[in-house]
Amino acid sequence: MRQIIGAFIVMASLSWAQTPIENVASGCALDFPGNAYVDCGDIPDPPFAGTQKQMTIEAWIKPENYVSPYAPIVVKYNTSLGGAATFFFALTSAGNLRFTVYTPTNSGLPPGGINAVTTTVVPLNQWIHVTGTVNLENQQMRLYINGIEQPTSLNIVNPPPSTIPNRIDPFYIGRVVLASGSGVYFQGQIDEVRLWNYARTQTEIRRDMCRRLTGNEPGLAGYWRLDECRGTTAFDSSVNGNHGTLY
Ligand SMILES: [Ca+2]
Ligand SMILES: [Ca+2]
Repeated sequence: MRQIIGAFIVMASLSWAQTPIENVASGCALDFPGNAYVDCGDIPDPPFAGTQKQMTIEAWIKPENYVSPYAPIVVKYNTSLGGAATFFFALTSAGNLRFTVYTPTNSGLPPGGINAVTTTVVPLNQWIHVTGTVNLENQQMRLYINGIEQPTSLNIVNPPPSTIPNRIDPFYIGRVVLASGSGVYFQGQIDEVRLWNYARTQTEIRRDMCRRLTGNEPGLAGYWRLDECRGTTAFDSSVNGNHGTLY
């Protein structure tokens, strides 16, 4: 967390930033300096109750750098916690969009999973809407950039998950923790994070990506508007109320 600038030592931290209204119809976003994140805890509700076969994760992002080995957008993944990993939604070091859902195990690293990576690249320094959907009934993953489905390479490592796992890992915005315990962080801005307990269609994604939700839409499992503009809480406006803490 500590950066030395000149003679001063400052604690770089997550801060609130103004977003252009035309992008997300919302007033603030979070500015990730490269070592900060939001922790929403181990969300107990579907799609993370171990019963769901589908989910959707979406966000507006403005990446300022590609990060090696990847820039985490939203994950439920902390493999320093006994190998726990649920899902991973990130940019690769080359800027491709990646979505992975892991196979649940009791210990050790996840042995299997389903993983899709776009062959297209998310550009830097622009507000871009990104979505990942998964349907484990037919092992299908779809990735969307600005509401348009992208060509992907799909990789299934056996055994693939039969349901979205119920693990002990925390739901993070902007951070992933590797088995070694070291964190990797998003660099740039993130806004309007939405979690659904079903695989949304391109029509649904395009209809809602530029407008504010009420919070009680059917299947909406988490909704972090990131409009607080101050303080250290990121409120979940969905019925589940899994509020996040800024670190
Ligand atoms: Ca859990
Ligand atoms: Ca916002």
